[in-house]
Amino acid sequence: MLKFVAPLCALALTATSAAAEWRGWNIHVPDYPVSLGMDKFGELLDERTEGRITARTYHSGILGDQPDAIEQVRLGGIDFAVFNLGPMGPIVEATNVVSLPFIFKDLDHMHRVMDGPIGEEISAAMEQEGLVALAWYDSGSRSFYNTKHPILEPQDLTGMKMRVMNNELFVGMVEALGGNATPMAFGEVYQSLKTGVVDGAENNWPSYESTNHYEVAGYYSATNHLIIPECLCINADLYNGLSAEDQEIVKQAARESATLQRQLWAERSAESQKKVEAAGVKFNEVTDKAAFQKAMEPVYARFLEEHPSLETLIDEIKATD
Ligand code: BDP
Repeated sequence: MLKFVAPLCALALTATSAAAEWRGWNIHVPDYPVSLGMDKFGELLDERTEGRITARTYHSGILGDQPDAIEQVRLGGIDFAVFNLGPMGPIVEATNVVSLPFIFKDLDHMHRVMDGPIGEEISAAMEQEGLVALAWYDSGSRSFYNTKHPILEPQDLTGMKMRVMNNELFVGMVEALGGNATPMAFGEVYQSLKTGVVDGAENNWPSYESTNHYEVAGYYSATNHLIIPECLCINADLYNGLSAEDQEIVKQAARESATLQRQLWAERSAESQKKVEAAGVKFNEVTDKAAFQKAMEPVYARFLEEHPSLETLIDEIKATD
């Protein structure tokens, strides 16, 4: 009798683990570059593990807002996600360096930094907090948009109520420009712009477009003040519990999904800009970027006071060609 029990138990266990599906959190709508990248990650995993690992992403923020989702992935309530490193700052101190305004010269500079040793150092800090960064996704550069008037110089933000992501650094950034900052969940911004709870916000072209914020805040001013990478992250215990072979499959699938996401990102950015301009958005370039950069000096000074150990990392980013 016992002879039969053991194989039956083994079978039952295999059946249960085969049925387990990793759950992924994503804030964006299903046709967004991040979403398509995450779907690709799931497809590749399924294919390469012959269905032993399946990963399904829940798009459109249905599993909650970003700060909560970061906690959930750390705790293992959600298995994986794509997070912007902006709201990661309150949890993983080192990630704040990429949220400093104008820290990167352009998107390519950000890639060179994140795909090299500095990216690895940031990953190591994240792992200490229970998150393994499998690959870096693109999020372009963020600029201010609002319901009132074009932003040409810092003074144009005086007294404006601006929504920012959840990180004190962004509050300081807006205050240094003379505005009032309100940290708020992404999903609440449309209504807040519409009802005047805030006068503006800041984001890249695809987010401005896909959320329809452009319909209610029709001035977009190219300050390009933030270039923040996003990570495809997985719960550290889940990842560390995999065989070396499966870890390699997961890493490789994540990297390939990031290559796709970066391509799609470039295409979608151009399309989104075209779409909102055709819809009547008033876009302006900002010629005097130096004035905005100068206004950030107290933000950097305060940051260094609060995070003295990050000075070297900042210098290394600046010194990366
Ligand atoms: C988008 C990011 C997303 C953020 C959102 C925001 O991709 O992760 O939640 O901005 O502003 O660009 O909250």
